[in-house]
Amino acid sequence: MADTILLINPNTRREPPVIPLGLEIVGSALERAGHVVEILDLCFESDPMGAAAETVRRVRPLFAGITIRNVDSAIFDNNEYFMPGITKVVQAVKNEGAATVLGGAGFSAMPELVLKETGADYGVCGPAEKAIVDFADDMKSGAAPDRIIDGWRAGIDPSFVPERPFKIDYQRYIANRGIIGFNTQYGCAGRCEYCIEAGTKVIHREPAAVIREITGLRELGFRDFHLCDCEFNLNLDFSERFADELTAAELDISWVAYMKPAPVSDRLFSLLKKSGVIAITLSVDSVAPDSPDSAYSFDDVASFIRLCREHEIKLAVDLLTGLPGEPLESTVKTLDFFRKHRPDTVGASCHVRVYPGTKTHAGLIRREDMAAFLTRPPDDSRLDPVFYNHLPTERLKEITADDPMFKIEGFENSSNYERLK
Ligand code: B12
Ligand code: SF4
Repeated sequence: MADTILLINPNTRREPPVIPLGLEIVGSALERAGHVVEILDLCFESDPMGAAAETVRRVRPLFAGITIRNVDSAIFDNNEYFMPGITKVVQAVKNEGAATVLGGAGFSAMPELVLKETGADYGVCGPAEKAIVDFADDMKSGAAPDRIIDGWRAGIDPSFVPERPFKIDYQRYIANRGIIGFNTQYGCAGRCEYCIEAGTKVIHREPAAVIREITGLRELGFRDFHLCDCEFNLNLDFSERFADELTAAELDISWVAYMKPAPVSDRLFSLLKKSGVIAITLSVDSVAPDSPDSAYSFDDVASFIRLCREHEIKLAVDLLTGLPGEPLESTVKTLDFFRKHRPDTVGASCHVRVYPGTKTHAGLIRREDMAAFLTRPPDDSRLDPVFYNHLPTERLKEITADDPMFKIEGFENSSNYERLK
């Protein structure tokens, strides 16, 4: 089995558990290119390190690919930092003599830091269905691959339809509150200063390929899906085209999506409803609507809420407030706006996760006047989470206590797709 490639999912967070879609795509692309692939899913494993070491001893892989989806849970209250557990898995694999390559959203956000922290050998940033095949060819031929490979540059095959399920036990995820994901695109051209996805290249898949993938899953009896694009409506033409083709396919599915306030259209919402969308999570921050160069205004958010209501689609707002330098009046104004316009639920956070590489991080580093609002000094050489906060959670609780529509994030371990059921 010398040429088997081992792919490992070290994500043991189960609230809810998430099917490792990225790993399935990478594995499916490798098999399509003629490699033999084995997946080790550690999600429900009680001894992740032991299972990883034992599997490497048995398989003796050409290399082990490890997906890093989450660095931490990204929410301040009850934050979970996943890197120590993931590092132990990487080290267990390396101790058995296998070369390691990382990938995934968490890795791609801070590749140098994650390689340093875990001690892994290589990593692929961004989409990897093409880059991983080149990497495997290099490893097989004995050529030395780059330490960090740019998957955005390698790109994707827009017509590629990954095999799904790809060696993952979906029933176990579904039985434990999980849901099956699918994606139509990669990247986000948005400019939200705190977000690790801001300014990444947008690459669309062909709608027909995505629909073939969903059709295959539907034929196996799966009906409920979660969109795995960071925001569905990055480009209105593409979103309408996808929703139109999905509607025409008449798959009788239901799905939930992440969206941003603009661009939208009545046609898009009508198609979303017809294609089976039952709920949307809308990302909003309380500074953007009043900023002159922002991508959206309060009117855009109000229209979005109205369109959801008219098309009978449930709406959860993820609200980030208390951004650096934001006055309390801005938070109060935003909360009053939602009190008036009434989406189904508003999950509010007043702690800003400060990621190295973002504009927020660059703006806070070495600002002594901000030190009191940071959980530790921001530092380009540390991966453990740092949060900015000037609005105490207790104060946010007080000013939202009058209205059960508001929830303060971090105290309930459930996702919006579960809350809106
Ligand atoms: C959809 C989504 C969800 C859905 C998932 C639904 C589902 N069943 O799939 C839900 C709502 C459940 C969810 C929950 C959470 N999420 Co979420 N989620 C996403 C989102 C938008 C898409 C993830 C996805 O599947 N993408 C599509 C796949 C195809 O892309 P991919 O995984 O990146 O894989 C590609 C590459 O990365 C690469 N790759 C992946 N693995 C590997 C491995 C190797 C070896 C290689 C070489 C390459 C490679 O190749 C793949 C194919 O091209 C991402 C943001 C994003 N755009 O990625 C956030 C994101 C991953 N989530 C995030 C977070 C924080 C969470 C939660 C922790 C939130 C919380 N506090 O509960 C939980 C964690 C749940 C868990 N058990 O892990 C953060 C992680 C940030 C961080 N701090 O690390 C992200 C990045 C959002 C953000 N911008 O902050 N999430
Ligand atoms: S918050 Fe949403 S819209 Fe803004 S950059 Fe991130 S993914 Fe894009």
